[in-house]
Amino acid sequence: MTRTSAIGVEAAVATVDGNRIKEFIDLMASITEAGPGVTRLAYTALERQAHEVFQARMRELGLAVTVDAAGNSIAELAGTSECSAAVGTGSHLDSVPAGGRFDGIAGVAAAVEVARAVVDSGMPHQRPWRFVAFAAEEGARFGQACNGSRAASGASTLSGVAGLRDSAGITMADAMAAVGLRPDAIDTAAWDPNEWHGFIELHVEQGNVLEVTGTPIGIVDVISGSSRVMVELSGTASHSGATPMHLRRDALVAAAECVLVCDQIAQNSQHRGTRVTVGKLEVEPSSITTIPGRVVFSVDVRDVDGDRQRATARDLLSRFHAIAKNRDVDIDIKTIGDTSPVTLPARLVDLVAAEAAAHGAPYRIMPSGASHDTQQISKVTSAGMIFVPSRGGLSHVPEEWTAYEELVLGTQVLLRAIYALDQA
Ligand code: HGY
Ligand code: MN
Ligand code: MN
Repeated sequence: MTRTSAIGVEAAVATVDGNRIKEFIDLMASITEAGPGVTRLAYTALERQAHEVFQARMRELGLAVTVDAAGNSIAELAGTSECSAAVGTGSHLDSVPAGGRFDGIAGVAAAVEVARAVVDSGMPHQRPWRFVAFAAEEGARFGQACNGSRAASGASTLSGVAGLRDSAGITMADAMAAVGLRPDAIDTAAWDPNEWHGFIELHVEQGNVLEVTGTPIGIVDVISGSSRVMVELSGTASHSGATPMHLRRDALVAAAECVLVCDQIAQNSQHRGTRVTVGKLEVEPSSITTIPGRVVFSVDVRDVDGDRQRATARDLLSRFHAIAKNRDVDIDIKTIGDTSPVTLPARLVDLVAAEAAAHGAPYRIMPSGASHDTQQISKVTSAGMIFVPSRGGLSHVPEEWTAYEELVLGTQVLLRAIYALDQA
């Protein structure tokens, strides 16, 4: 690699290349289980394979790379001044089952392209620049989200990760150990706030606001929180023909009533803005001629207002208990995750907005309906988020798509914003 002379950030920004971003995203999309879309779940060998690709790219650029006990991969471009507090960017490499190729990966691809632009151009910078691929951001496998960035924020403990299980009963701690990570040393993954000056994540919007308003850049001011529970209803499995209706304890009918209550509550004006989803529901024995005796379903309550989020969750759970009583089934509810909404610092929102404007990119300041690693990192250092549009607002599905020219523009604004943070 021939180094050109040190040139300004403008010239470095001009080298951002959509083909390189596409090549990285396509390569990552090939690291998946068979089936539709991308399936690369938290703390699987496939996720670690994706991290190894990221680590190799960073080493090729001459960056020092470390992997922490929680599986986060962190590459560092050394600083050039006595300003030792780092700036950084990154996102996650794991996916949901049959997910898209951009959720998380777009932010890591942007981080890799920023690293390349800075190294190849010799762009002057003063602070250490860190590029991060977080582990296990999706809550799809273990219920709780953002596990790598939770560890970075110092929120993870061995007992915590040992208490989370996937649908096969494997604990997160065992899954981590099985791919060579150190749940027993997860506390060593915590970042030192004194070593950080700021962090900005690029992510696909996963909604349709940018597309509908024709805005290429979103700047996030609030990230939604989420309260998540698993509900188990236990009735009596019995013959579907010989059991009269008045003698049944049908767990699925009770669950169906609970699902409808979730929709009704989220739709009523008192809970305006709250989103409630039952995404997973398992029926036992799931046989045409047997009354369902046991049903387990998930509930995901999201809101940008923490009080409303938790009031909705409390309201739901009391309604579930009343339904269970009325239908004579037993109920057991386990909390599997509870994260507060996070308001991102206005200083970062303003900094990113100024760089988007300076780059001539129209932008919109907006909340994030999804959770993100930045939510956790904002506990350690000033953090910001840049959104790029999602076609049709779709995400967590194979049809997830963002145009590469939109990713180029987002990456250019990201590079400018990190540089502005570096100089601040
Ligand atoms: O579920 C979420 O909000 C994110 O995709 N982890
Ligand atoms: Mn994501
Ligand atoms: Mn996601």
